[in-house]
Amino acid sequence: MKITIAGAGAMGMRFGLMLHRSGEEVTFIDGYKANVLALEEKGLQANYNGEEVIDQIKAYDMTAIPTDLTIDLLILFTKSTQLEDMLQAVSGNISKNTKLLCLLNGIGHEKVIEKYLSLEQVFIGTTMWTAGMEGPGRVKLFGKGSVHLGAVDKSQEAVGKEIAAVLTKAGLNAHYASHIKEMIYRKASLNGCMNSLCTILEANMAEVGACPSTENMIHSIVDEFLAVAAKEDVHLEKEEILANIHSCYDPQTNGKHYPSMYQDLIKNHRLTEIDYLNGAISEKGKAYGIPTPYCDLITNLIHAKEKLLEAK
Ligand code: NAD
Ligand code: AOT
Repeated sequence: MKITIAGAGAMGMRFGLMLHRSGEEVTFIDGYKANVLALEEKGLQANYNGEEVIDQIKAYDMTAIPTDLTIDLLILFTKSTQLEDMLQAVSGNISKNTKLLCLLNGIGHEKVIEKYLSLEQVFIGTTMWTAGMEGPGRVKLFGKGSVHLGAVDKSQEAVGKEIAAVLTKAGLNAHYASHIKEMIYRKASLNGCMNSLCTILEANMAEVGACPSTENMIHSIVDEFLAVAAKEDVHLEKEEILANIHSCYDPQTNGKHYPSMYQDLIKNHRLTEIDYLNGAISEKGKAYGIPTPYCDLITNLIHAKEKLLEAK
């Protein structure tokens, strides 16, 4: 299958490496010039579960995509803030046969995607895999994960299951999920707690979990996510959401992971995805008349930290 990964950062490189190793034809498209250059010149360098590996995978700058690049499956792994520019860049290579898979964290990406292709072609979901970019063309991969994806148009379930099978063959442990809105809110509430608290506290997930005073904040943040979700007829069990969050604390699995928001702001002084996580809940809360004081405060704190660190 001709798979293009749009956004060759931490997660794009994880999925690209694993799919390439399972025999798929993988191409990267990226907007970070030094990254494209490193991928071209040195290959994709990874510390992959403790082993140093290098794979040669074709990479193009998003301003120089060959017009004849055929895309069977387009996997999006930009940051939420970069999604629209990437879709615009790749739109000339999207045909009626292209399927698109969006696994970005955050809420509301389908509203951007539907401007570029028919929703029959769109599959959306979440992933519990993690990754850390260590520099251009270089990524650190450890831990285990999964993918849950579903068809936006329910008539496309069989195609969605085929995509899940391709990912599973690559070891990505993918499952077809019919309730994708539930999956998206479930993951967003995890990120709304872990990404923002790890960034504010400058700690990894295990360290945040080890602070007893974070527990009541996590309860309150989850309450706000679930109240907003319920207004959209998405009903989630608080205990299950909390158990999913608590499962992140284990240092033997993903506990030592610094969430992508930490990697953006603290490590690299880049702007964050806060407006697609806690910020989205604040905005929806205002529209629905639901108070969201924790998400409001967290969003303001992250924006203040972006300003102080001169994030770009
Ligand atoms: P990333 O920041 O590593 O990469 C996204 C894009 O930013 C890529 O195009 C990359 O080349 C570019 N980029 C990275 N560093 C840059 C720099 N210093 N200057 C300029 N451009 C740079 O993003 P990611 O962590 O792979 O996340 C992609 C999506 O997946 C996000 O929605 C994220 O929330 C989600 N996600 C991430 C993880 C994770 O563990 N990293 C896990 C699950 C979901
Ligand atoms: C994560 N991390 O989603 C993944 O870094 O943005 C991120 C992210 C799976 C489980 C816990 C955290």
